[in-house]
Amino acid sequence: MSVTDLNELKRLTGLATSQADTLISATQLAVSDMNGNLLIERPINNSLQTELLTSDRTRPYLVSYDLDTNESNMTLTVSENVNSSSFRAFAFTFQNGRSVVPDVANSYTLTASSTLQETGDDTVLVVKISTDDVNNLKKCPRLATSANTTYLSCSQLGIRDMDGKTLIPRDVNNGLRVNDYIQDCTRPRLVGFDVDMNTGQLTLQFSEAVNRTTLGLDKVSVQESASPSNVTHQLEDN
Ligand SMILES: [Ca+2]
Ligand SMILES: [Ca+2]
Repeated sequence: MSVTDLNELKRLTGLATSQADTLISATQLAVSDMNGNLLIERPINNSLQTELLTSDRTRPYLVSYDLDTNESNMTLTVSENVNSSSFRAFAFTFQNGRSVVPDVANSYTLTASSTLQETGDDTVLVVKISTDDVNNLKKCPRLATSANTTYLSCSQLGIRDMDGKTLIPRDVNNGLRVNDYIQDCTRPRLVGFDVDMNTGQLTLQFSEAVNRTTLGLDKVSVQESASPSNVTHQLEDN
């Protein structure tokens, strides 16, 4: 059987799990003898039960993955069809090298807020990385900034195959390098702000984590209304 056929048999959970649910049928065109006589067909209502079913004992493993920091998603490719409802984002840790001593500067573990974008049982899983996880990842200046700083480790809790077998883990000494890395090219947006006229505190809110050291308050003005002719005050640099 092809890998595609094997995966489809695994995906169909009520099929080929035991001798009782594994039967075969065939049309007369399936094969012929050495003299060209066609097979006697075996219709569905006279299908043949297997004599031996060796059940799936293979654990799934992570084959490759892509990270898109612009669209905030990660695409995982696993070795066989897996049960999408068993996915656990918190089992996956980004790290900035194949082997690291994990700390807040060089690794980040996803949280349960990141979820699967599509929920079919498949060998390819698209993970929507949550806004919190994306921003926390971006706050690590040496992590997941390019393909060279993007490696992934995982625990066995990450996903299970259709038979419930757990993922083969990859520990922090054996991180998997990203296959395709897509850089964030979306400009941040100013989405809100608060002013405290007692303390002088100005709080700016952006659409994503921004680099604090690049802030230039002298490029910011406070104004009376949206009309350019009204009273306005340009701030001093901080
Ligand atoms: Ca398996
Ligand atoms: Ca951005």
